[in-house]
Amino acid sequence: MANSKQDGLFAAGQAKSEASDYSAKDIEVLEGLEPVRLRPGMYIGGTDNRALHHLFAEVLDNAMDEAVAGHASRIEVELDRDGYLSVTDNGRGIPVDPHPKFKDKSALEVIMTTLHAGGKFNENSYQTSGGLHGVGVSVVNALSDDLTVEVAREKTLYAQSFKRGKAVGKLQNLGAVPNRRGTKVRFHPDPEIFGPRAHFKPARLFSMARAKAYLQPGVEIRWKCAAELVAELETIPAEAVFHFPGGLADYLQETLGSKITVTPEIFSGRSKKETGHGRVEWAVSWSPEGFGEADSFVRSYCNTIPTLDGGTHEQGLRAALTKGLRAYADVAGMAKKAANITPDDVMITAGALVSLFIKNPEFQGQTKDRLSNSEAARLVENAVRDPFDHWLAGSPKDAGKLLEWVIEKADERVKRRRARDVSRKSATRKLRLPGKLADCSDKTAKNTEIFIVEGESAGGSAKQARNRKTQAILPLKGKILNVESATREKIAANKEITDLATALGVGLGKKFDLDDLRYERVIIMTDADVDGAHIAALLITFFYRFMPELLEQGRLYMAMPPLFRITQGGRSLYANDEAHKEHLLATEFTGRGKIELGRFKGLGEMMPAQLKTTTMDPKTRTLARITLDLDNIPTTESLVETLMGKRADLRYQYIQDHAQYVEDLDV
Ligand code: 2B7
Repeated sequence: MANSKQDGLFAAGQAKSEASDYSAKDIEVLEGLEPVRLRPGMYIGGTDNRALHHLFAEVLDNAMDEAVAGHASRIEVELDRDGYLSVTDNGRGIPVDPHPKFKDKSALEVIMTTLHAGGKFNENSYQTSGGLHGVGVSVVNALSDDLTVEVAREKTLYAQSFKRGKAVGKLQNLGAVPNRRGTKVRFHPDPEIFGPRAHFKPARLFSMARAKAYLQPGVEIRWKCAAELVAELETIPAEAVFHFPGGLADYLQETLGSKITVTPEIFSGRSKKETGHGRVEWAVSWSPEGFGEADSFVRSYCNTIPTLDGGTHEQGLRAALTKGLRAYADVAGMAKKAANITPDDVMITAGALVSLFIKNPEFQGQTKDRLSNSEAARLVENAVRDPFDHWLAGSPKDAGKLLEWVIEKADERVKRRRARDVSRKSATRKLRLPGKLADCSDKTAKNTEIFIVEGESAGGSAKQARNRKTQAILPLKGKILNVESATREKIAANKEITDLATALGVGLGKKFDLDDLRYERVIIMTDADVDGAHIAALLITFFYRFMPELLEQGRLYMAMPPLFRITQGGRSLYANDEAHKEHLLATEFTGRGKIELGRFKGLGEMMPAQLKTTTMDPKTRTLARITLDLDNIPTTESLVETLMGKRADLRYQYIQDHAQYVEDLDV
């Protein structure tokens, strides 16, 4: 035993020294591309079609970076019939000199075969990082079964090929190319990763390439696609050139098409710097027609990457436009009306594009689609504000129209808010429970019940007899309105009925939703006499008319309070009716002692303890469930109408017809 323990210690010590001795090798292992092939989803968000096209975005972004940095002016995209996609730029070409750290490898090979390599090769990099963006061309390499890079640099052409992320052979020198510079990446997505049927969709590549061209007015993107791949696609040509010197203004103009706009001119511009850090470009117009489903169309980009969740650059644009309009209102003598316009009022009908280029962009949010660099807000606001002031001042008529338009949006917002406040207030009023309700302490409906009790005094006894946790008591004053013969207005104005609906947590009419019911069961508890029966009938009519679901689901009950109490010696029993009383007297009270017979005139006469055991305690009580005969709705309907409706003649006839069946008339 001692021996093995010693072995263990020895082994641990050895492992430790190994770790420090071989750290360089370990890092190389960590930086290899095997993890990408093992878990592609972690790098490109899946292996579906979207992820497949992300490979193209990645390569195109690298070429765009070279253009954004001012080193490339032309990018070519070509899809071959065999599914190979190539992207070519006329930039500086990926460096090919030996890498200082991995002596036997070129910089190009390290970039292509190492995760997160690159930053040190490109000091002015606009390469984005984090999320799905900027995962690096090495990820594309890892997920391609075949990839070749060509670099034309210093008048020499170099090439190297890779399979599934691993170099096949060394970097080749292919000789002199006096008129060519730049990088070409040609690759084929690995069917082992994306499936045997995965393929690039020409239409998708086409629109991705085209969208990029708007963001970099100085670049020309040439599109080529094997003719047979686009033969069936009407809108996708085999060859095209995307070049939009007007940049975002062109993009917005195309989006607006023939829409009516508030001002005839688009407000667009770009910061003075043509390239480099902090470059901003924007285009804004306002349309009352909306943009498809939405009222507004706002797109933002950082380093040509779409920022779908906006971020600080978008904030900067909103701030500049809002402050500019407020300042213009001051000058135009409309300060008072414009005092409460907000960025939302300005943007709610806007078509707006903003594109920012910065070093080291940071992206936040679940999908890393929101720019978070704080300096971006300032950069954009500063870039846009002056030109906006000039634009407004330059055309006072249009500026006035725009200002009126935005003020109108602000007024509409204030009105909407007021309307909402009113309805919220009435909602809280509705939720303010009637004062006479003794609510239960459980806050969810589960296992709770409300007793609707006839009369204040019975209510008092019931409150003492209840289980506070699960049983609520709502005392009603006398007879409630007969809903069957009253108008909607009268019903809505009736306090007993509205209190009842409020206590139950449901609205009347259209707003009724059984899911809002605050209790699991509703129990009608009235005296066991004709008045009690009448009140019960009125209540049941109310539930039948306004909350039939309550009956359909069997959640409405009648409590069965006893009519008699029979006492002999110390023993008391309760009888629900005359027959029950006789039965008990005959079977239970046979002894010699004096029998006391009490008749309850009302619930209020009962001691709380009696009420509890006889009527309310779930362990000892009996309830009658009131149900709807779903197979016999017409009969139910006509019966309710006859017995509870306005027409006394129908009721009279019914009594005439049924009097023969009455056995026990309690008068
Ligand atoms: C972050 C890595 C990937 N890179 C360079 C230089 C130029 C360059 C590239 C590229 C896609 C398809 C054709 C920098 C940047 C590597 O370091 S990547 N051009 N084009 C590209 O990928 N196009 C570079 C500094 C000096 N000389 C060259």
